[in-house]
Amino acid sequence: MSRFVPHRPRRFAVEESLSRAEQLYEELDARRSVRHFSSEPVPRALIEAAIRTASTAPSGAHKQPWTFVAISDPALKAQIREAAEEEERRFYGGRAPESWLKDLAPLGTDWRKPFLQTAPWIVVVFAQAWGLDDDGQKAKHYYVPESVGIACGMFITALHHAGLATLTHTPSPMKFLSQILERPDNERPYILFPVGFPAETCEVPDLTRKTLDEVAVFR
Ligand code: IYR
Repeated sequence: MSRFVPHRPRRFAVEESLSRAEQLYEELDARRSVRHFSSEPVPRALIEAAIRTASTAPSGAHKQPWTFVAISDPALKAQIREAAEEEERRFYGGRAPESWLKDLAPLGTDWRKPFLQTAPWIVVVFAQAWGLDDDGQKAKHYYVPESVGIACGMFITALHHAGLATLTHTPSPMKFLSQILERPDNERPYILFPVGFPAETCEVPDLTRKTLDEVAVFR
């Protein structure tokens, strides 16, 4: 049976709330998706902390239907790069419609994914379509894509807050990740994050973000 405990989160004066909100906005507005990583090592403790933060995400019926697989083994990273590039070669070589490739042009991406080897970590997030209870019976999971998506957003935020860079990478199809990482039947690859520090020569596309008016309606 469920037990309830008191919850009294910190309250701030309005002025302080506004200042904190603005500060977080400034911090997150400075985040960019990075495709050029330094090979400088990143302590495992930083990855662990970001995963713990991600795992505080709300989830359907609190099932926390996610598995974060953190990879630093160079041989495994090489294997993932090779398999991803094979899929991406097909994607850029004809599978993607012209209109999609045109939308991607400003990002300067192509089939080559050297960052999968250069970045000191690759974190692959798997969505658990169902769980397994103590007797090994299937247990239902709810709102899995929503839950895992929220956890991934919090993971990105945690990495950025710690001064690390990442990229939401979704080689398509991603089935090869289940095989290489030997994941069980109930887990589906959801997103792959290379994680590290940006290369010293790192550049990102000169993008602008939509204004508040373009993304919000108040009534
Ligand atoms: N998965 C490919 C293509 C790609 C698709 C989208 I939508 C992007 O925002 C970026 C890339 C790749 O990683 O290159």
